[in-house]
Amino acid sequence: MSPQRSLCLVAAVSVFIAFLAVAPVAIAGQAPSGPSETPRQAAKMKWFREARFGLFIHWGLYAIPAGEWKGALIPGIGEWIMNRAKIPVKEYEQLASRFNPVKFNAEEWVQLAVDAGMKYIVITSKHHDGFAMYGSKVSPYNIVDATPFKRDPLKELAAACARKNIRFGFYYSQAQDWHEPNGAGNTWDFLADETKKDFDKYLREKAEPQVRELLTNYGPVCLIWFDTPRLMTPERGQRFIDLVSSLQPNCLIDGRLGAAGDYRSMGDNRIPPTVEAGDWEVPATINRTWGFKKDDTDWKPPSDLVFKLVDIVSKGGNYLLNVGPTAEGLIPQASQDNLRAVGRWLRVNGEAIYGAGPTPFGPELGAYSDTEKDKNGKPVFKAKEEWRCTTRPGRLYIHFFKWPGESFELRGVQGRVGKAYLLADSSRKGLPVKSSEGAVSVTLPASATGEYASVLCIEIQK
Ligand code: JFZ
Repeated sequence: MSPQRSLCLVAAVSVFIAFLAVAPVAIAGQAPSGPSETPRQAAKMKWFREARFGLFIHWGLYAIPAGEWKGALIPGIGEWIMNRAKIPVKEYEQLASRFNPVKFNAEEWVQLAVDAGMKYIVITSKHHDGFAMYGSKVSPYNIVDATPFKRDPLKELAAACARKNIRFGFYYSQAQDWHEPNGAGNTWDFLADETKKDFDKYLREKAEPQVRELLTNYGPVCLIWFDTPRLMTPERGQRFIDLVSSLQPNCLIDGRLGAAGDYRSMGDNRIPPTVEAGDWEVPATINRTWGFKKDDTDWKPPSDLVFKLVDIVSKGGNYLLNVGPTAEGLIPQASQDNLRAVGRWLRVNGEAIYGAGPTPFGPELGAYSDTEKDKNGKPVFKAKEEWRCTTRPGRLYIHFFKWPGESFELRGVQGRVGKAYLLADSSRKGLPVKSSEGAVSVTLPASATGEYASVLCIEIQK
């Protein structure tokens, strides 16, 4: 390290330590797993806590029917078509001979993630349909051996990610495998009483050896995203944990293995109403399906994607946002356009997202209603969407989704308030600030400066 850089580091560390002493509230989010966390676990989670935003890719044979089977539109998410239409294995398998995504270009896909400001990619290596999207020696039912395409797109993506400095991970459906007699989930070709299946035979002969291949042949894998742990027991889950930690000890495990992972996976598209401690991630769709469906054009606009990203980070989590490429190998244009718009916002405002911690406040998120109850009798959460707060040591970032007018007031601020400026203002010109006893008031321009969300940085000093 150059002397200049080490000086910078010393300065940064001392600012951080000084800040710890005066502003415990504002840095509350910086140690997500609390004091009991081992240094080893903290080191393992470091990239994940920095990243905040990742690209999920659901791609498989289901992209060919794209939601339609024998002339009928099949309701539900695209990658479930085999199950929803109860397609026999023998028929579904034939899709493989037609899978030839010649327009697939690993560089372009990874460049999209880069442009969107995403820091990791998680792709379906095998979804519930049982088809491996990589060259597997364990089962011939895979993209290299069973399709005219013959290429291994996951190899190409792993290489492109390494070149472009993006972390690479796999979704792997460890329990449901509708292609295998002993896998979970296929009750239309195989035993309807799943307790009679030899699930351990399937685990030993397919799922475990395939996970071994994925962790052996593709370089460093940042995480494995297991899912829907039907028939999984803690003991079966432990076998996967042992496998992962023996092959790639730095590889994270998501929250859907059926045994404790490294972080929590929230329900699909489920953003928690308030701040959540620990490490977690929201898997989310950019329209309403994961796997490509030709009739789903319900694209979330960039404004909504930016709001969700900020909302999630302000509560302490990561956003894993999905695209569903076509059978030709193309990511739908609307997904690309909306993701790139988020990326443009991040290029201005990224310091308020990457490595940022949650809000030290809370009332801005909304509140539980005193009067309204849901169908389970629980109070309904009434979300507010005017602004959100994310934090870094020594800084509060206020993201405005609705411009507050010429002045903004904030209460409960701990520490001494210093400079305040808008991230969109590259000159970082200080705005007039008044503060006393934790109440801060900032004078703002009459109208918003940025697209989607304008971010105000308030520096907090000793
Ligand atoms: C699962 C899959 O079945 C689906 O196809 C997709 O891959 C998605 C990311 O994950 O679906 C789920 C799993 C868990 C919940 C909801 C949908 N959940 O916990 O709310």
